[in-house]
Amino acid sequence: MNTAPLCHPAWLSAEALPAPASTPAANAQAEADAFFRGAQRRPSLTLDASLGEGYRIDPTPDGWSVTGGEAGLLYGVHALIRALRSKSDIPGGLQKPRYPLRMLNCWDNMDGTIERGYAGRSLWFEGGEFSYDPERIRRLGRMLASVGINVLCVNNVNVHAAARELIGSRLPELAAFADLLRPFAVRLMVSIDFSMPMQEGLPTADPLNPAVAAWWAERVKTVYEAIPDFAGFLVKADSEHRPGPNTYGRTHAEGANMLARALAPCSGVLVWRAFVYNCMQDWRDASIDRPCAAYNVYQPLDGQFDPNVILQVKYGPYDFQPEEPVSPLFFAMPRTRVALEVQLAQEYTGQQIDIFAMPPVWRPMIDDIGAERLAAVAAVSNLGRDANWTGHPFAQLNLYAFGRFAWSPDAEPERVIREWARLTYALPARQEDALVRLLMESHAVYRRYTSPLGLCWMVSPNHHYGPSPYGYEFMAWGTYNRANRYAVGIDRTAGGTGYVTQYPEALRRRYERPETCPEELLLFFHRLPYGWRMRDGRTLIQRIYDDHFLGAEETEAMRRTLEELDFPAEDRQVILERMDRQVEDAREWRDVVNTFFFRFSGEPDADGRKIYP
Ligand code: GCW
Repeated sequence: MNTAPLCHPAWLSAEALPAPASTPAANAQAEADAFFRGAQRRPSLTLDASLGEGYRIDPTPDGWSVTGGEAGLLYGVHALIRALRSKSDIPGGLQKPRYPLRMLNCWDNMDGTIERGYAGRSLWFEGGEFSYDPERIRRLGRMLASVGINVLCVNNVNVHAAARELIGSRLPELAAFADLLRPFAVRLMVSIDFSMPMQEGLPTADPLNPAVAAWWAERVKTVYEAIPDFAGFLVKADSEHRPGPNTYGRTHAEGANMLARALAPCSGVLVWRAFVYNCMQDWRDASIDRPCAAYNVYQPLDGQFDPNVILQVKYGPYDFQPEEPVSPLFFAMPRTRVALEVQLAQEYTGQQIDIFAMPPVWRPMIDDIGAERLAAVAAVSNLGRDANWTGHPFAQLNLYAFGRFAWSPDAEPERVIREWARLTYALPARQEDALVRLLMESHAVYRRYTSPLGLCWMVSPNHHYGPSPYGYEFMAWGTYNRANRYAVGIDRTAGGTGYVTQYPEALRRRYERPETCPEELLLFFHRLPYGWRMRDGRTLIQRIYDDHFLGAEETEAMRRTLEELDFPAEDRQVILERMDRQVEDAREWRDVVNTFFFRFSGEPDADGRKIYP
């Protein structure tokens, strides 16, 4: 049994825990009863099933009337409470989520570990089976519902043997878990292993083999008999050694459609990840460029996917690096339903030790893509069994903000951060301003002291924490900076690897010349000598040094700010302890990266600061 301590209530009011209820609408009433107990102005709730996930809140003489569909009522009550608690405007008019699927992908393994998890062990798996405290799962459901997240994929996309049983012998356990989350309007999804029919006796998993298709159709039927509102499957195929249709000479469209046709009669969706590249690359072969891979595989398949297939694309062409341009695949698939995948788990962004608030990163990303190009959104979860859910209490912000952006992709980063800060800490105004500023800047600080100007992958290959400028260089992963005595970076222009030609005209023009390329992405797109003149006249090498000195200093300033703020005692301790580690981390990055480039370039720092530690 997973006996986690009951926990910090995140951004929700701990004083107003609702009584357990059996449906989202009943939950909405319970939530309202708990929060408005004894209050003069109260909401009255009206169910209008036709509104689905939508709701409207109107003022009445003695409070508010909240009208919504089954899930909409719950979202409406949370919106009302959120507005009152954060002293912001109550949303007017009909409110509806922009995307029907707002998915959390949990990389939880059935042994209780979480791949790239930084907040302790799984909240629901342990020892090869489901094992959880139902009360904590209800609190999880409440948290997710409060920001409108409506799909939870329970297991890792790297499906290990035991997890295959989730849609086999463990289906009753999966169904019981679904029952717990249903009152919060959260539906389950499962990651499946493409070769599963073979583990159960079929000689092949070829998607065009009728026996394989029949096997999946039968299996899907069983799943829906147990869980009628099951959301569908998530698949990582032909990626990092996972099985997939390529083994049988079939395309990803053929593979995805076979599964989608099994799910279609039950209204399920098939989410197919586009994270496909050659992870066995010969580093000496400079003609292969990993960021080109996904476009090359999928662009020719546009228009071939069934309507209930969603292609889930990581925001950048590499892999959740702290600074990447947006993936060109978003523009290349107009006849395919595409989902954006972001990673709340801070694998490459400080592992929930260093602070990295994501909303300011998402805003330009969504603007570049165009919210209307997306059919759904997904995030890799940052949750775990730690008492505060996310290891670093500030990492909760990223989950909160994901829900808010998934509901309304034109959300303003600063507004969302302020809302979360106020709901979570209720600090005096000046302290709140300081916290909001610190969070708004945190991604830029992190980017300054880690890999320079969009280079990516200077992280330690072991755990992806801490610097290692050459750590990935002579490896098979396709992740190189090619730094030498004269220059650094990869030429991805038309004359180089050609990556930039995968973009539509406007973005291509933005990136293709170093003179116009955003400087934060300069070394992603271009190979440049250390003496290259930046727009402010500094040399490239000097800019690298300056950023690293500045980034490390900024972490010290962050520490001083945090010390001044009145956090609750248990949070304060965690926040300051982790901030100390971040300060150390930033110094190490500064010294390692600066030394690396000093050795190659031989250029001293113009301000005479010490580089060689
Ligand atoms: O970045 C890589 C991670 C893997 C992960 C993979 C993916 C689940 O290091 O741990 O595997 O991405 O997104 O599939």
